[in-house]
Amino acid sequence: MADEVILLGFWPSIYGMRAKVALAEKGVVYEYREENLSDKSPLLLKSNPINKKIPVLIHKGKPICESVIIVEYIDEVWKEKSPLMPQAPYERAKARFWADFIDKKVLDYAGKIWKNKGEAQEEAKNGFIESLKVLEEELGEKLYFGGDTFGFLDVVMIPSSCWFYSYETCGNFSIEKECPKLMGWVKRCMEKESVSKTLPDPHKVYEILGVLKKRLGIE
Ligand code: GS8
Repeated sequence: MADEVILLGFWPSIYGMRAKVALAEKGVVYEYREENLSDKSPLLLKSNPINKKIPVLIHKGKPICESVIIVEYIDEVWKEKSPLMPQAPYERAKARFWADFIDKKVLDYAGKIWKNKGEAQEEAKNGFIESLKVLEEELGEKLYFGGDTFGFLDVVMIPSSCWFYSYETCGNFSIEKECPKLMGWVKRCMEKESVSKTLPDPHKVYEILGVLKKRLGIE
């Protein structure tokens, strides 16, 4: 199968969901293989020997690692349908800047909300809210981060929304109250099939969080 596309993932992973949403936007037919991260498959270890992490996209036998790189790759290979990256170099550079901000700030704080308690959790929560407000400001009055159509930065950010319920429950706060415009954007993205059919139920994510916490020895 010369044009074979395989995605190695783990269903609650925000990073894996990025690849799934991008593939859905492009209408790419692919084989999804769920990984057991406590017992990684030989294919995962062979395809991502450096980080040993999902997601990995395997296209025509060649592995592509790191979710943001995967999304850009998908956009470049299947460029006819639903372009995700903006056209202008400056807009592309800005989109990459914000993707980096999401990974280094938003998701870093988010992880610390459920991995910590007490003061450390409070600090993470405040950092998370602050970074979401910065993103909300960047969104401004636009429908999507890139303007009128769903694009690259939306693909990068939207998967985290199915974890919002978990962050709110662990940290005891309301994202809707803090960032109503950003929540409007979440609802808009959820109207897209590529998103609504990909993102798991937030309550299921919260359930698996208990299992992940035990595995990490947090609870
Ligand atoms: C992060 C992937 C990642 O953390 C990306 O693709 O954007 N920067 C990378 N993957 C996790 C699962 S989601 O939390 C993973 O595969 N972990 C396995 C491990 O650390 O052993």
